[in-house]
Amino acid sequence: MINEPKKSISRRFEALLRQHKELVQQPNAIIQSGNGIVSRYQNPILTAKHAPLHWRYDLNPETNPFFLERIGVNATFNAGAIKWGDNYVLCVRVEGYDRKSFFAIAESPNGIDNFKFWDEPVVMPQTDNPEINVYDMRLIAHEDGWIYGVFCAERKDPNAPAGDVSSAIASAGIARTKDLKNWERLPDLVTPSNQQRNVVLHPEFVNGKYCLYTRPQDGFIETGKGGGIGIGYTHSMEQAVIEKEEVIFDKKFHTVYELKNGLGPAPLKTDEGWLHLAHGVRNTAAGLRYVLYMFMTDLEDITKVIHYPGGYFMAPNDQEIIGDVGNVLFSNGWIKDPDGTVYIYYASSDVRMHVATSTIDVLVDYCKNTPADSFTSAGSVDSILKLIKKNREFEM
Ligand code: M1P
Repeated sequence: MINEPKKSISRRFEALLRQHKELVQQPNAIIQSGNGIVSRYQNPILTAKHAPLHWRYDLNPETNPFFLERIGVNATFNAGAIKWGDNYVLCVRVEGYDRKSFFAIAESPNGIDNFKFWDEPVVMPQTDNPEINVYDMRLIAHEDGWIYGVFCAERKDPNAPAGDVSSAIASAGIARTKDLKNWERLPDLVTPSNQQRNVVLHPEFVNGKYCLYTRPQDGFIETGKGGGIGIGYTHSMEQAVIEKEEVIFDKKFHTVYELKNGLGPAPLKTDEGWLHLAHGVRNTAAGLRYVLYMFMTDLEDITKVIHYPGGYFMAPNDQEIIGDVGNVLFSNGWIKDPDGTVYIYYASSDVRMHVATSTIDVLVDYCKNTPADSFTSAGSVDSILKLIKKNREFEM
């Protein structure tokens, strides 16, 4: 065996280290062509290449004489988010070449660039029915004092017929922490529905109970008679059981959420209601299309949807449309700063993370004043005619 000379290995490592540092420290800037509602940024904030080199390379030339990458990272996406001191922290879904996802924390001083992974990925304890895969954590600072991580825990379907090695069961895994380092795993959520994905904890108690937004579904991919955003209550998160789910925002024919409808991050409280970010899915000849949309619920009665601007809030554009699962925008994390700035963390096409910014005032205005979906072409034309008429009166 001819080993690579040690000198050349160290040169390659130094070059890799330099490139990695440049990538992590790359500044980000707003793209100045927005619609006034939300600003996108030039660069993704996290990619597979942001994964630390010491997660991927064996740095010892004795055991890695060719300096090969030993463990590949395929994607960094679908991150939960939380303000941590003065910093912006994401709990990222990191997916390896082996298709397994795990969680890792990345932190930035300004929320728009310089996201750096902590030294080690999250060690998530298992329940006594260990899952195969975990992903899409929502981070919620609950008023009970804990930070909860609610995520999808995926297991092989024990009732799949022989030879079917694809069927899976999705349930809501629950863990809690005080420091984002040590996690206490709690039993998975129990609900009347066969499968659950996109489960989110409401940050406040509701009538003394914990409240969870759910997304009941009959199958792992096909939602069947489920697929809308539900709400349920539980007395405890240590043994979370929802006995009754009420769907508050259903999927609907010929909308952007015709096929599936799932909540994104936990809602943000505003003076005028709870602000929600969600993803809607529809089918096309080219496959599924995932877009982000918004709605608001009442401060007192959180099951009451009070504003629902029609159509999407953000859809995949330019390079966002391309990835492992193309035509997908997905968000499960956002942060509201005390000055009202909102940092929306979203992933494109299941491979990379981006940030977009707006403010609470703008987003509430958007929700209140964007015409609702009229569900017909004639209704869409009517909305435009009303706007034209209003503008003519304004011009006169
Ligand atoms: O591939 C797109 C998304 O598909 C699933 O989301 P949903 O259950 O809403 O269809 C999840 O696997 C999600 O992680 C993924 O981004």
